Amino acid sequence: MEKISGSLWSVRMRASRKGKKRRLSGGKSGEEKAIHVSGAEGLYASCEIPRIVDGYLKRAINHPRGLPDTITLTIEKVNEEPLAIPLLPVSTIVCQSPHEARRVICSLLSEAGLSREVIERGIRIAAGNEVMRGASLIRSVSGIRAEPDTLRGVRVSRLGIERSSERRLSRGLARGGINTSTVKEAVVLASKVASCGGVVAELCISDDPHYTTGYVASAGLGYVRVTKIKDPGSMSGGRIFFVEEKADVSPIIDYLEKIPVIATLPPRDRVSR
Ligand code: WAQ
Ligand code: MG
Repeated sequence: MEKISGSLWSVRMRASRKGKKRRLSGGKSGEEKAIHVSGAEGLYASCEIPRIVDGYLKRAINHPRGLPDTITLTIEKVNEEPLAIPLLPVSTIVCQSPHEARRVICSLLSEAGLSREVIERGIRIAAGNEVMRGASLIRSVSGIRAEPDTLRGVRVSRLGIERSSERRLSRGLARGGINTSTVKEAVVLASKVASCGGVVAELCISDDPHYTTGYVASAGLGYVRVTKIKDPGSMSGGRIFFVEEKADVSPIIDYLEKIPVIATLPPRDRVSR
C-alpha cells in the first residue's frame, strides 16, 4: 500500500440553518430544529487541508439545499494507524422511474437477507421529509430503529482512500462518465459501512434536490447504484444502515464514527462493471 506521507488529519464540515420555531420532543418550548444543509468528511495529509477546507466551504455556501446560517469545521489530527479496508466494486442499475427503482432496491436488499417489511420501513425513513445529518440504524428482523439520536443519526467519519486506489477508481468511474466527488465519496463511505461487523446492508437516497441516483451496498452486493430513485426537486433523502437483529450498536457506532479507515482496491480488481 502506498503510504500517505506523515500523519493523517480528519477534516469535517457541517452546514445547517435554523428552521421554523416548533416544539421538539423533549426539547424546550420554541426550540428551533436546525435543518441539515450539507456535510462532508475525510482523512487527509496535512498539506491537503487548505484545499479540502476551501472545497468544503464552497460546497457549504453553494448548496442546492439552500444557504446555511452555521458552518462548523472540525480539523483533528488522527493518531491511530488507519485500518485498510476493501473498496467496494461499483455497478449501476438503470431505472425508468422511482417505482421501478423501488422494486430494484427491494430485490437487492432481499438478496442481502432482509424481509419486505423491514425494507419498506427503511425506504420510508430514507425517503421521508425529516432529513437527518447522519444515518438511521434499523434492526434486520424487527425493523426497530436503533440509533441513540433519531434526529441526528449516526455520522460516518474518519474515512479516506489510498492514493493509487483513488486514481484507479477515478479511471473506472470516468469510463462510465461518473467520476465525480459525490460518487467517489459515497463509494468510500459505503465501503467503510460494509466493512463494519454487524452491518447487513446500506440504502442511500441523496437529499440534494436534483441528485436522483441512490445506491444499495453491502460486502456481498458491492456498491450498486440505482438511478431515478426519487423525483427531481425532492428535498428528502437519507441513509439506512440495516444491522443484525441482535447487534450491540455501540461498537458499530464507535467504528463508524471514530475508527480511521483507508479504502484500498485489491490489485487488478475491476472497479466498474
Ligand atoms: N454518515 C452517515 N450518514 C450520512 C453521511 C455520513 N457521513 N453523509 C450523509 N449522510 C446521510 C444524511 O442523512 C443525508 O441526508 C443523506 O445521507 C444523503 O446525503 O453513485 O449525495 O450527501 O451516483 O445528500 C449517492 C451517490 C450520493 C450515488 C449520496 O448523499 C451515485 C449523497 P447526501
Ligand atoms: Mg446532500
